[in-house]
Amino acid sequence: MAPEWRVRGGRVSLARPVVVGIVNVTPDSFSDGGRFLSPESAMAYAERLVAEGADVLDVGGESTRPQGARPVDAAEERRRVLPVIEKIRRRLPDVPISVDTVKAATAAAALDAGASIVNDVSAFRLDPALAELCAERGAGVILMHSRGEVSDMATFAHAEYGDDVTGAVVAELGEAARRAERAGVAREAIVVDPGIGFAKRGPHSLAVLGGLPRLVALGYPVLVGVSRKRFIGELTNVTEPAERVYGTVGANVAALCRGARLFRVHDVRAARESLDVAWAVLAAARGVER
Ligand code: HH2
Repeated sequence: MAPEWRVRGGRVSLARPVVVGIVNVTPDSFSDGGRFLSPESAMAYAERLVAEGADVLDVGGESTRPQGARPVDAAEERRRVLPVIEKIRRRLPDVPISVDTVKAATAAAALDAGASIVNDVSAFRLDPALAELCAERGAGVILMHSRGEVSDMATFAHAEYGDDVTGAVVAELGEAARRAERAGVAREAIVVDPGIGFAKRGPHSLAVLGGLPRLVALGYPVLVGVSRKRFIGELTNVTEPAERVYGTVGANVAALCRGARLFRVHDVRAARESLDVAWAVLAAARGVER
């Protein structure tokens, strides 16, 4: 049987690359802040992402941008994400929704509103109550590696790793996953994410992507979020984040070859088409090598 990811009320097939489309309902996200502030515009955008091939929609109301992310309180975060989640749930009932939050209060309300996955960029570090909440509700979880607080996790304030960044990330994420399981989260509900650009300089992000097989070896499906990020700008000299589509495609395809199975992206069509073609080539290669 093809591998699956267990989420609240269902399953996400991992038989082909999973594309997670980003719906940021924030005024300040680094590449698309302020574009989808009304629930109506966010909904129209979500429909477009699904038409372009998104398997999951990730709705976020708090930016972690590198330049001065401003933490928002749970009430404001809920005010931003809940109407969007409710609308998506009604209009696209079959599309799993993930909520990008570090707060149990926001996650609980989002799960009530129809989300089935919690995407925590702190891997349950910042609000330990999230682990039990996800366990109780049977939510799928994305545990992302980061260090520090929301305001500085995408800076270099905590980017000290010695000579084996991948080893440190795998150890810290492995511990986070074990903590989640001890709190009652099912092993099949957990996806891990190395946190590209979070407490990582460009060379750290590259090392971790190249070293993905060591993260895959933990035994959880791996998600990467490379979309439009700084390290791509550094490699391509493309300064405008929204124009980093080609670099993003390259990073995603390389990550697929290194074992990633889920891809969090802004540009869904580019990811869907490139990953499906790369996946078909890899499947043919497996046939040839047999
Ligand atoms: N990256 C961002 C936000 N959430 N979640 C996961 N699991 N993995 C990531 O790499 C990841 C994430 C940052 O990107 P974005 O949402 O576009 O920007 P911002 O934090 O400025 O809203």
